[in-house]
Amino acid sequence: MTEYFPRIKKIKYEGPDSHNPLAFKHYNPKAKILGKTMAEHLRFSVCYWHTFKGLGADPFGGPTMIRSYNRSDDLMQIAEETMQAAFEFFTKLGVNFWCFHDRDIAPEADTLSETNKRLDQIVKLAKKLQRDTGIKLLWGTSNMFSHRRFLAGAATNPSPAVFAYAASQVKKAMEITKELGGQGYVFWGGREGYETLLNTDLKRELDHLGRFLQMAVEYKQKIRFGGQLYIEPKPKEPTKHQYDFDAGGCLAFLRGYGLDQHLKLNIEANHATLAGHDFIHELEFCCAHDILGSVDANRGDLMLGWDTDQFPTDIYQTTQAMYTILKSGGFTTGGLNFDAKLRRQSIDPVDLFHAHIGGMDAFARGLKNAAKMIQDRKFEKFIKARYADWDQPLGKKIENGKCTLEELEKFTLKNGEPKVNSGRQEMLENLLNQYL
Ligand code: XUL
Ligand code: CO
Repeated sequence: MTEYFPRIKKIKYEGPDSHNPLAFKHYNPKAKILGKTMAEHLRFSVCYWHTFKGLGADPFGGPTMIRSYNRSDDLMQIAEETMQAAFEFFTKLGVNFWCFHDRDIAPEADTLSETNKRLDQIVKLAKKLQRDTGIKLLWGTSNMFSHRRFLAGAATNPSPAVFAYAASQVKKAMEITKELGGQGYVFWGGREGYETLLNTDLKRELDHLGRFLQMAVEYKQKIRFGGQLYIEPKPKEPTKHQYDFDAGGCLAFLRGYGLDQHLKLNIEANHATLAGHDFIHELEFCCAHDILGSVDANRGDLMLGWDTDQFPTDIYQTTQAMYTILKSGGFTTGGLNFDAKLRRQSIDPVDLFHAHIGGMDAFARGLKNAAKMIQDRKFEKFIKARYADWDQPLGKKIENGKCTLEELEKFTLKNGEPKVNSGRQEMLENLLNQYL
């Protein structure tokens, strides 16, 4: 069988003192932390689109990366060879999951039925490779943003015929995700947004998006697809305003269309920062509302301010992210999917390994640090103490909804000026640094 990464052997854990760039220094999949292995906590996944279909193109220039699995003149042969290369990569890297868009794994043909046949052919191969390697599908999704027909969106397109095309695509993508035992299915808005309100009926577009997702929920139930549905917030790019702006906007939207029991959120670090939020803010917001489903683990470049989709390296971020994730009970169906791409100059196949090893080690260190923070309970105790008055009679009465404005006025008239306390931010920042 052809080897696509012939010079690279299975990546091993060698510990923090190793100088081998092709070894894990922190990710030890079998090591137990807080009762689960690191692999079970982190549930790493490789994304197909950037890792195997992204070849370094940017708005100013074409591909820079040459890959041995991308040479044929026959598009379906490329699709098959890429799938083989992908499973070789997953196995050598030692991840347990992968993710894909329908159009990443099989090229679109001239008609929908021909396209679906191509998908079936590739899904057969993916299913075999999953069986041979034990690697599972974290989630599937559909690309409803690259083709020209989707220039004005998919579910929010002014044309119902485009809406119908997108619906057909989701139907098929959900079927193949089920066929591959996918643990989830993601809806990312693609071009669901607007460039100008001068040509947009915003209310009607939102209603259509709501109905689209309701139909997807109905179909999921009909075919008994057991995976979790997710919606992935992003505020802008490619459109000026994307309807799934941030976690708060998504939750309000889901509630408005009766979808909040059916979809959780897939939070992407770089999308959070584009929305003007910390990655941790988005995670914490989801945990607070019990809607955290999965994570697209990457980072942006704050100097650039666009969706650069870089591999995560910042331990300060990964520690806080894992602290929030552990606090909320950890992943169930979701995981950490590297929705990240190599820089345009990182042209060698080995760079794919460096990138993922770095991302996995960054999150493994984050996990180890966060586990210590959970065990020490210092942050937990500080926050509990800060709100302790809410467990006293006045606080309890307000929280239980048994208090009126008149009663609170009476209390204030009697008790006078309230005592205020330091928030101790600097002390807590110093404390956090002690775990890094
Ligand atoms: C786009 C993005 C997507 C979704 C899946 O910014 O993050 O790749 O994760 O469609
Ligand atoms: Co993403």
